[in-house]
Amino acid sequence: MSSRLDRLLGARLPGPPGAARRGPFRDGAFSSPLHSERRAARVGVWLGLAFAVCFVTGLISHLIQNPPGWFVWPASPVWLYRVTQGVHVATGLAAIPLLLAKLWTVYPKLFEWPPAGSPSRAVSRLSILVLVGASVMQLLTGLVNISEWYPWGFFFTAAHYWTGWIAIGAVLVHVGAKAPEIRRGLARRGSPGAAAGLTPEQAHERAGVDAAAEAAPVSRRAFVLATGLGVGAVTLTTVGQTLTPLSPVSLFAPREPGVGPQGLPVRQTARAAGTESVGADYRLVVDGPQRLELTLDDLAAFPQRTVRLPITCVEGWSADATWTGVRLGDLLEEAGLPRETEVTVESLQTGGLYRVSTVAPPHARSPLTLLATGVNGERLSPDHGYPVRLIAPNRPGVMQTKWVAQVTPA
Ligand SMILES: Nc1nc2c(c(=O)[nH]1)N[C@H]1C(S)=C(S)[C@@H](COP(=O)(O)O)O[C@H]1N2
Ligand SMILES: [Mo]
Repeated sequence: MSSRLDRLLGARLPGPPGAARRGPFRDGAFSSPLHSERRAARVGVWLGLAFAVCFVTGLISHLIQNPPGWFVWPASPVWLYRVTQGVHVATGLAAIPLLLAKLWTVYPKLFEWPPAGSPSRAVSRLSILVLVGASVMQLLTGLVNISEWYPWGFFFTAAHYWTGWIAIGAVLVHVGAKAPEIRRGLARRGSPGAAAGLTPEQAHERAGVDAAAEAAPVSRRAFVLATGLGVGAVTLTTVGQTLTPLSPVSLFAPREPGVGPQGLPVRQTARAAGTESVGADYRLVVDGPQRLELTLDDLAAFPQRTVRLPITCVEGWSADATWTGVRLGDLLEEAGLPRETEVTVESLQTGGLYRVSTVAPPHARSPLTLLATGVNGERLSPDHGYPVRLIAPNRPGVMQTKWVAQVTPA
């Protein structure tokens, strides 16, 4: 494709004046092995893996929250979403040091001279601009979001989703366009290993320098070690938000399992949601052929169940708790709703993104799905959803609606 484009547009662009080839622009300005094709390819493999896993787990989370007709997410195993979302956040964070390392290996190309020797080079460099832009944007906004800072409001989820597609598309284009370099870079030692972007003649000329530099072990090892330590440190200090033994070192995790009212973190407080005062006139409405309007006493007359289930926030933290309440399925049955009914659970909250959630049949009829009134042996605190909250297995936190007022067939 590149040669056809070049032929169409007239092959080579004019070269720069010799006087401009100074400093980083001069030939051979970057001879360190850290900028070799080999280094770039190897870091690229790890970065690509992190991106791929992060993308797939992100897509899973998106599909659960916006299910198309063909998508069915099961209610068991109860820990599955906890794992996929934990992996999503962990790989996204691990990608940050990997991306920095990758940019370090390739930044000398910024000084490539001439900036674009041919039209196809110009296109290829533009595609890298998209790749770097989307990757940096994706990782940074993700990081800011899990740090409990929401400068965007509603926009984040949609932006994160579409930037994810752009980034992964740009990765595929990049891998396709760089296939020869990647193959050379990953080949066993002794390959030319020349810095990319050189003509074959230049590469040949410099091969000796490059091979010698690549053979110098100290800086190469230090680089691999530093990158590895970066990834390890970020991972260790993050997974503490879901693995309790590591929570003392969870620096990047704003919430820790076990820390918060009733031994559980809080995502949005009752005060912020405007649901602090619930009066004696509270009724839980379950709409159906036999519409139910239940006081808290009515609710207490139903069989009470206890389940152990985690809250798993999309932001990566998760915490186990013991919930007590009435099975959602029991209430749906009492209201005369058929087993295959999908329902909408609505909060007392009047605004906010998470005031409503949809419960598909696998979850609606799961014996583990409760409209809970208690947690960890106490009555629900206002922050955890008093008087009634939804708790269902294998579901993102955003769909565990607090302060439930109404259940309606969807
Ligand atoms: N009505 C309502 N329910 C909600 C939310 C909300 O903002 N409003 N936040 C959700 C989110 S994002 C999470 S992670 C869980 C957290 O529950 P917790 O605050 O009890 O830990 O509640 C969910 N339920
Ligand atoms: Mo959440």
